[in-house]
Amino acid sequence: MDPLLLNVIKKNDSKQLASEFLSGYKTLVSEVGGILSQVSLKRILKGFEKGQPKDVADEIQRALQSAENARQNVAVIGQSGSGKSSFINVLRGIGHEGAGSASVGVVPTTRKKTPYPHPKYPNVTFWDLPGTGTPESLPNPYQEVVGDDNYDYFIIISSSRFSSNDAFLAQKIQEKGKKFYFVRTKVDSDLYNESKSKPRSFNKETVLQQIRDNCLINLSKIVSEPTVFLVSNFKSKEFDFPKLQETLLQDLPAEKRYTALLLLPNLSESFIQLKRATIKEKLWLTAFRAAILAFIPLTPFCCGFELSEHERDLKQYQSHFGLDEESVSQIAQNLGTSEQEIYSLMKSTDFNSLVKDDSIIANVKKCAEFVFSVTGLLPSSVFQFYKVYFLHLKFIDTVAEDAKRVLAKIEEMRSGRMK
Ligand SMILES: Nc1nc2c(ncn2[C@@H]2O[C@H](COP(=O)(O)OP(=O)(O)O)[C@@H](O)[C@H]2O)c(=O)[nH]1
Ligand SMILES: [Mg+2]
Repeated sequence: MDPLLLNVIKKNDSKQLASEFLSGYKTLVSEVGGILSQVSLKRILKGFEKGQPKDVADEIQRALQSAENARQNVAVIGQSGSGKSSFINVLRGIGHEGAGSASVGVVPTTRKKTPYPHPKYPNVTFWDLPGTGTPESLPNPYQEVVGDDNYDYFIIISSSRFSSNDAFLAQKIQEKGKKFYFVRTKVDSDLYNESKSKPRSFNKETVLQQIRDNCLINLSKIVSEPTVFLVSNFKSKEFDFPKLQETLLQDLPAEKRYTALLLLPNLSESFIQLKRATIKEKLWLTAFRAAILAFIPLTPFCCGFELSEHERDLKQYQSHFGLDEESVSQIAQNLGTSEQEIYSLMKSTDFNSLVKDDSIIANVKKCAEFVFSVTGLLPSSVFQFYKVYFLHLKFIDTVAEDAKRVLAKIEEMRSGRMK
């Protein structure tokens, strides 16, 4: 059991709880950066210092709600044909031909700036911005595109040698004081072409380095520490796509991190770990809040144990990790295999055995004994609280492990096909 949650129960003095909260929270979020903003953290600590646990609980509640409802607008901009729509489809975790996908084509297919809300998290919208350099593009695309202040950040997409158009966009976004990420797409076809044209001297790493250097040299004239991400929208688990996702997350303000993390696809094991850590952070904050409330006299503390509610929560975790029914069906379809084969890799489908897991019962017992030894009481609500907390930890870990096994299967089948 988390020592901090136990200390709340022991009703340690507020000052001590404040410093324990801060150090406990910092350790908890060291991987991703956390979902509490600096302002929220300060208010929480102040609540402790003033001996007002209700203020602490209210602030946690407010922060959790704003993390869940955070809005985000991501602008994807670049020349027509550079792979913007394909890139958006990867970030939204849907196939290029899936329902609601951004249409992809060899002839310009997006003539107006088009919003693509995420199918599962509609607060987050990717904007496919009109390609420049085609007759269909807007008369003044830069004004139309860069002039909008609502974007959280920009992604400049380029698929060939660094162009004056790329430089112009980077310059304009920089002048607006907005953040941009430079993404060089289609590196799979660069590698293929080079391997065909120079079969004897071809070296994959050298070609990638040349592409990277070409972009970096040009970008360094515009920004002081440029970064370039080399990606393939067809092979998103390779090259820099996973690193790009992690960078986007770490750069986001804390309160926007939670939703962003949930919606981005599982491109790597380390990304699944980040998801697991953040979902656990939310559970921990929820539990911490409940623990505080449980010990404020006269505060109603309800924590029932409705199996159907927990089954619904388990499904929600599966959805967060991209393992809901629709996603599993899509994965099976993409791999040309049966849904059954994907489900056979997942242990989280067996709700009943998770609920009866021995480790949960053992943990609950340990905590119950501790609470009784300290307070001489064990209200049933506190007992239920522990049951829920450990059950949900088990759910999160099980679904995260499922996601890793499914990811490994996808990679195994893809590499088998390429041989
Ligand atoms: N080889 C390769 N082709 C890509 C990649 N991204 C997009 N394409 C192809 O490039 C063409 C234009 O892509 P699209 O996403 O419609 O570009 P947009 O006009 O910028 O939205 C389509 O035929 C895509 O299939 C990539 O990373 N690698
Ligand atoms: Mg397009």
